[in-house]
Amino acid sequence: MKANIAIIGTGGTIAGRGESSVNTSAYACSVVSVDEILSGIPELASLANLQAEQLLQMGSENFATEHLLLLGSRISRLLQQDHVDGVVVTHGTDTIDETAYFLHLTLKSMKPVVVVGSMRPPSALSPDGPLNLYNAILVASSPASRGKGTLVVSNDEIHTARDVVKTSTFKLESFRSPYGPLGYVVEGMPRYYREPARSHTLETPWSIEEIDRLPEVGIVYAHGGIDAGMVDAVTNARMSGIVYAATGNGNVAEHVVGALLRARREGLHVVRASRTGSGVVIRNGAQPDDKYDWLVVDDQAPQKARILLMLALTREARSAELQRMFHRY
Ligand code: DAS
Repeated sequence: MKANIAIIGTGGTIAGRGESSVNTSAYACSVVSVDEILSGIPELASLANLQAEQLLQMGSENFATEHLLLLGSRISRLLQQDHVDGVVVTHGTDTIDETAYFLHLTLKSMKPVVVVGSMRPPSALSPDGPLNLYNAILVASSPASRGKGTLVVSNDEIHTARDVVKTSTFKLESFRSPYGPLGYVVEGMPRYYREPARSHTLETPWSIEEIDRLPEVGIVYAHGGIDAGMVDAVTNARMSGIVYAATGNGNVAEHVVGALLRARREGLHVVRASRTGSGVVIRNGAQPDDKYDWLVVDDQAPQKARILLMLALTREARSAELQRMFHRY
């Protein structure tokens, strides 16, 4: 029996259209409707019973917290319907890793949720969207995908939302997880080789149904010669937290320490992360976090640490508990 899969369109390159088939960078993003995308791939009909809806139509660089909340609530309502076996979201690739992680932490269901995009628009020679979407529907339809949280399917790979990040501006293999994908889609079959190790969906304290707003958290990207005023700008904007995407293993330039200490005094939580793209930031390693009452990110990318801190702050203000969350999710 075919699975019933709900498809939610939100825009992105997978919904783009270009003037020329040989130009894969200059095109209009988010102009093709999800119904048009589906009708352009007749092979999808044999995979599952599909119901599609257009929730948003925008490049994912424009996603704000209100869009995360809207998308999460809609998916949650669909997952509560008995006849829906899984949900696929078509999404721009720029912030797909942030949206997927948000859903991974806030949806309360064993049913598969797959977020999918493409690096090339459908109008390009060798577009990747059609096969990515085909594979996403296969993954969402597979009983093997249940209980794995939110997944990102791209370039024949199945990634856990926790780990995946976009790593290239144009390559089809842009989506990488530091520990590798959970599995592959090979010849129309999802094949899993690993399980997500960190808690998600049913094992987190956050339910999308209970969140109506998220606190603001800013990211400051460190570099040689950084002006400490970058940190002050986040503090002065009265945000609730700062993720400091530090150099190396979470080093903070001497002249920036004071600005981060001031941020903490003013009530913002300070999280040391790394701009390197992989590895762990060790608590009390490069900086005395206990003394300063700062947090460390564990191994998470700065943009996903921001999502986690926003969620964490909806339930918790104690530093020790916040730190525990970074080591758990
Ligand atoms: N416009 C970007 C986005 O929506 C690009 C993309 O989808 O790949 O994220």
